[in-house]
Amino acid sequence: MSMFCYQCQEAAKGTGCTIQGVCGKSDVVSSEQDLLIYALKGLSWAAETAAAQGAAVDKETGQFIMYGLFTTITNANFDSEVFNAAVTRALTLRDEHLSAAMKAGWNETNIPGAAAWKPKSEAEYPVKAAMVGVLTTENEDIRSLRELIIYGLKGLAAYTEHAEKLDREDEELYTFTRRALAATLDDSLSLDNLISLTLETGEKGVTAMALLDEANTGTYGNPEITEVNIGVGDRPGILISGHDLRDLKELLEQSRDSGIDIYTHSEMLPAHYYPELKAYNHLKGNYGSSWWHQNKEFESFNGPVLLTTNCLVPPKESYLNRLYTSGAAGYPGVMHIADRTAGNSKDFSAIIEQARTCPAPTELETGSIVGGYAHAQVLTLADQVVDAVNSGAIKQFFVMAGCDGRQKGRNYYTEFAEELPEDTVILTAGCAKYRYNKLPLGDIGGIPRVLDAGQCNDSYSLVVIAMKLKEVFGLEDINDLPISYNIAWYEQKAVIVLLALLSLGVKDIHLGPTLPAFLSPNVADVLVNNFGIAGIGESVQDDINLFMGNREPVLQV
Ligand code: FSO
Ligand code: SF4
Repeated sequence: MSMFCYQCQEAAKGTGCTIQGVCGKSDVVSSEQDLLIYALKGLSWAAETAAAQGAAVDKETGQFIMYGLFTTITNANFDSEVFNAAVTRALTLRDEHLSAAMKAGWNETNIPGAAAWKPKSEAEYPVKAAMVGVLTTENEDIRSLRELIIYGLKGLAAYTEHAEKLDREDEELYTFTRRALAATLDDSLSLDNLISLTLETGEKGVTAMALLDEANTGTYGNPEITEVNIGVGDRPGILISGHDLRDLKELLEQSRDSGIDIYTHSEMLPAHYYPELKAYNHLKGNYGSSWWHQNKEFESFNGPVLLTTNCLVPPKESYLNRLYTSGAAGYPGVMHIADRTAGNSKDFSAIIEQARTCPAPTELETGSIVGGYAHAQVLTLADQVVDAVNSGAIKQFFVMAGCDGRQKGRNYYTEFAEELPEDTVILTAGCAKYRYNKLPLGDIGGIPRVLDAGQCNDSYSLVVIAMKLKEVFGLEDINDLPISYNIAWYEQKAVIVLLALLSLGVKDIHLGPTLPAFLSPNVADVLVNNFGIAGIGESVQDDINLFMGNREPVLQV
């Protein structure tokens, strides 16, 4: 076995990728990511040690840990240079914290390997990497919980990093992340300790999503109901994908009046809902579908494509010379836009120049889709929603947030949406929506049957809406609402969304299309017994009957 990774839903054979990642990650990059996680644990342990001695831990350490975790998320970065540089940086920061701890009087000799490892050069990295992978934790339940925590932290790190880009930081999230990472080195922790830490990770996930929500809405305004064009115009375009709204804002600003249009792809679709972003006339529309269609859609787009975060699929030659990455995303041979320096924007001029020389996008479809149902917008419609529930016009809501993916089994979600009774409404967020957001599902008294709140992090909006409905209906428990959760997951941001929902007390979440490979049978049992987590069933109709049968049909205020 040359690698082992089981962090995403597409893990080979439902157990783990061992030769090469289904995502395209090589065994080399996989072990470089293992080594970076190991180095980040050592750095976290050193920073914790320094803090325990009263030494200050700077914000830069927290920011760097978040960046490092983010680069290891599925489909974010495939570039060895990035990982080797990040390991070196982690070791430097680690040693600075250990020196600070020593100056403050710390003189322990019992140091975990991740904090003690001192390579003489980068040449030693591959040897070490082979010794520090996921499987080095032998007990499968401890391993399962450690990885569940780490994958949750990766998702949390992505959201925290986005918020930081918009100048919103919560140092408590940095402190927690380093404590949790350091705890994964601690062999004295019991299963119960790790289960508590898992739930705490979920709580911090709520904090991170709230922080990002405030960052996005505070910077670009509250999302509002918006019709988004899915056709194309006749000018050349730039396609922007991923989740980084600030990159889009700066690109829009720099490409204003340049004779080109900007199109969104996949998780960038919700950018159209923000007043400050939709105000740009050349934000033309959304092109294509979810991340895994990119090999075809980037080709037919004809112009430059900017990937600001995951999900990046190994590119085809046909568009390699017009593909760009930014932030934590990266791929060897793909042009990377340099990070912004203090007080300055990123420089997107090369992409804009290239776009001018390209043909307009090839049309894939025509028409429009509607979204923008984040919490502030939905709460302005609260009376209408409550009336519809009281009258029985809306019998049930289905939270179908999360991710899309390649597996055939994901047709389940399209069929599920199609077969849901007409008195039900889907609440969605994340790229999972592409399985049903172009279906003619109609509306209920003017309320569309698919309400898109935004990106995967905007699952937070769905929680805010649920909390508000609970209050309006005077319920004690969020689980008494006529809301069912049928969530599709793929990568680690979905893990933090799931842990966040659990920490808020949401029960009976169905998770699919398969349960995570990293859940050992005992850890899966804990989730089933305490939270009612379940997979999806064999038949869509049986699942719908199960969900619909579980609920009281009508609530009254
Ligand atoms: Fe999708 Fe990819 Fe947003 Fe993820 S594009 S899968 S959960 O990165 O982050 O929903
Ligand atoms: Fe396999 Fe997913 Fe890991 Fe990629 S991220 S190597 S597909 S488990």
